[in-house]
Amino acid sequence: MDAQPQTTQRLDQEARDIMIRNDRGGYSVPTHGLYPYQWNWDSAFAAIGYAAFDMDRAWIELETLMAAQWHDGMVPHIVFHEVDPGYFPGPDIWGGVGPVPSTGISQPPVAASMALRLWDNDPEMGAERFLPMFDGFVRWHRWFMDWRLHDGAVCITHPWESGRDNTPDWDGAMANLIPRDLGEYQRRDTGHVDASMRPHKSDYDRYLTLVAIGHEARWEQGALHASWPFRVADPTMTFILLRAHRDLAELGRRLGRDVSEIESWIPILEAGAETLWNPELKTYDVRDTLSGEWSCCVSNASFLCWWAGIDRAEMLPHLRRVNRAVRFGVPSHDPESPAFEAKRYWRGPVWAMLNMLIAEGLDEFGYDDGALLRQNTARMIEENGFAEYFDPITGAPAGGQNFTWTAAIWLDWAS
Ligand code: 9WN
Repeated sequence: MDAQPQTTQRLDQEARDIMIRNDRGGYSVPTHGLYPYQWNWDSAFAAIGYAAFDMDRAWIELETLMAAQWHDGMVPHIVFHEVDPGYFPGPDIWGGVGPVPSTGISQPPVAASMALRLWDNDPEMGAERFLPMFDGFVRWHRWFMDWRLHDGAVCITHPWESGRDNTPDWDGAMANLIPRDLGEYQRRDTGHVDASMRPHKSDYDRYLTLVAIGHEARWEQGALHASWPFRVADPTMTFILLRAHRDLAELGRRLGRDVSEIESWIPILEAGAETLWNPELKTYDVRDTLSGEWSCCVSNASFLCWWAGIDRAEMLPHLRRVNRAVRFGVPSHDPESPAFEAKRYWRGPVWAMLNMLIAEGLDEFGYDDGALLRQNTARMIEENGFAEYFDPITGAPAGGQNFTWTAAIWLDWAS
């Protein structure tokens, strides 16, 4: 059932206020305190939130992100505009080599898809603002094609690259990664939110080990490629990049540009996506490219297939099953799995922005489940506010509060 108009109006206002408060002038932070920098896919979602009330500001968000692009084409996962000791690890630990201090890895490239949405909102402004960014986007997408493919599926080289940091999907690959002795270090995240909602120290030891290896090699992909100790083929990246290629090609056509190279990438990723089909579990799954092992997990990223333009008969029953087991879908990990934890970050909680991508994919294939998911997400936000993520069983808000992407998703899609 739709919310009362007054409730919607009140939440619209609250969402706009959150976005304005998280605006640092040219870029937004995901939330005050916990995440004081510009994050890549957060900014892409922020842009569609701004579009609800300020189109110029929406484009600025993407422009600032793209201004941090490295000479090799990579667009970093965090841009450290102003050093803030409240977040660890910061720019000194990462040693990024881009034009603006940044991390050395990327994040799910949802930005081209969100740019297409901005264009549709205001085609005249879209043509004007996207044209100068088009080549940068092509170089970024090409960077994934050059450095992140395994049999056509897109890999991550760090759990932070997928945006799904501590999902059980890479428990096996993480266990195989031997952490360095890093000495004492002080995490900041657990000073902002309860440790029970965050990754463990054993995860952080490995996250930081990977950062140290990359930093030492100055993030030179050619040097790192052969010896990198964590390389996992990931549905988040594969499905999001596949969709982003389709959307970037559409943007290029609208600009009258040659899109044949972008179009040539689409069948490669379509074939790659099928290499993520786990025939035993009958789901899209993660595969560790170093050990060859499946993770045997049904995650919310498995359900991004429709967003990528892929429908597989077995996926809808999985979606309905995991959603039946909780009050608010889509849980980030299968509630029937022993690894499920309702409040621990990517090991169970619901994330509104992934719900939007899943639901829109379902809509495009004509499944009513998309509309149901939108209503369910709206109710979750109405009852529990604009949290970073939510306990799928109770809806309890978790992680950071007053979160940019939850506010943006409300404004653009859920309300
Ligand atoms: C590391 C900002 C980011 C999101 C990620 C989410 C979380 C960071 C962290 O916060 O990751 O990148 O420190 O936990 O997992 O998806 O982009 O909101």
